[in-house]
Amino acid sequence: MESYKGHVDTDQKVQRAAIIGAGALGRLLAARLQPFCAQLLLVTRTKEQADAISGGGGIQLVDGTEHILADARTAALEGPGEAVRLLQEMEPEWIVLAVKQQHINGALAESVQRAMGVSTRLLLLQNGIGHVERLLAAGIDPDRMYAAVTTEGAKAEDTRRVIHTGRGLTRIGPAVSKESGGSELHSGPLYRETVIREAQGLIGLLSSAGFTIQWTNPIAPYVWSKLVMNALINPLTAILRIRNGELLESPHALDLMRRLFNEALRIAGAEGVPLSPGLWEEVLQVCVRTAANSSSMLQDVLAGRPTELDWITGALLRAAEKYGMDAPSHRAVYLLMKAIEGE
Ligand code: KPL
Repeated sequence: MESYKGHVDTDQKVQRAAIIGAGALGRLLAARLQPFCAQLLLVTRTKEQADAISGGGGIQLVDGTEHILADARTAALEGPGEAVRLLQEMEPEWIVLAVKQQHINGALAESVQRAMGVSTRLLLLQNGIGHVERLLAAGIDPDRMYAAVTTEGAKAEDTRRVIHTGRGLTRIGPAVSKESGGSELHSGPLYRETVIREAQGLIGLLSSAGFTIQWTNPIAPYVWSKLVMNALINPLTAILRIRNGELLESPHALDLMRRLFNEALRIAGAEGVPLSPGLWEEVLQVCVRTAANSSSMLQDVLAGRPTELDWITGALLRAAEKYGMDAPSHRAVYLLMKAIEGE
């Protein structure tokens, strides 16, 4: 595992960055990065939110005892292609894609592809798996995509306000790892040095803005660990309508979580991503640490929004199918969630 924790040459910081997605994480990043970039564009889904932020006095960030009001230049994805045009003019060095998985449809992937200049790179902040394939299908160069797995906590309140609920660690690495099966060109030291050098400007920017970044290559074990955590906690809390900590109070819920865990471990193994059995303890720790929180999936269900189910449980089931494996507990959870979403 490669690690990279700092001593970044500050001259190498990214100057032009764009963030697509103005949910909790997108707003947190925009408010924190804005003072360190010559140009920053925050792309929202709706024109209403773009106007609320740029016309209404900026992003309100509550971070511990700090209350920050950050101006942000905005553009909306809805409407006649204004956001893509602005991005094309700006030629950002980095675009951070901070929308939820379920919003990465063909149209969005194509807009991102058109918005990328010759040297633009893309950082993907999504949970789950499957979005990289969508972006590849839109013609985005795999070598220009980087994935992040973050434990930063943020909570959105109305269209402008965001609370930084917990500091965490953000791991960044190539989204499409060439470590296995690639040619020497794509797996040797020269390749590794190139990808780190290309990401250094972004790591410099995020570090200056106060985030803890760790270069991680390959990143797949972390993407899969997060996927497994989400596949154990999120649908069960959404089906049972309970907070994360309450999962630990029911031996029956714990029994089902353990079955989901064992199935997920076998699927990850078949995919060539061996996960540590110690991950079970980590999942329980996350339930303890976030005991009072409602999972993102429970929040989506309660608000009547589409959930990330198809990118979490659905993605595991698709992987299982690829290897002719059965995952009966995940299938049952999937069907129950679909029945709830269809309500
Ligand atoms: O990531 C989560 C989520 O809610 O999406 C955890 C912390 C795993 C569960 O709350």
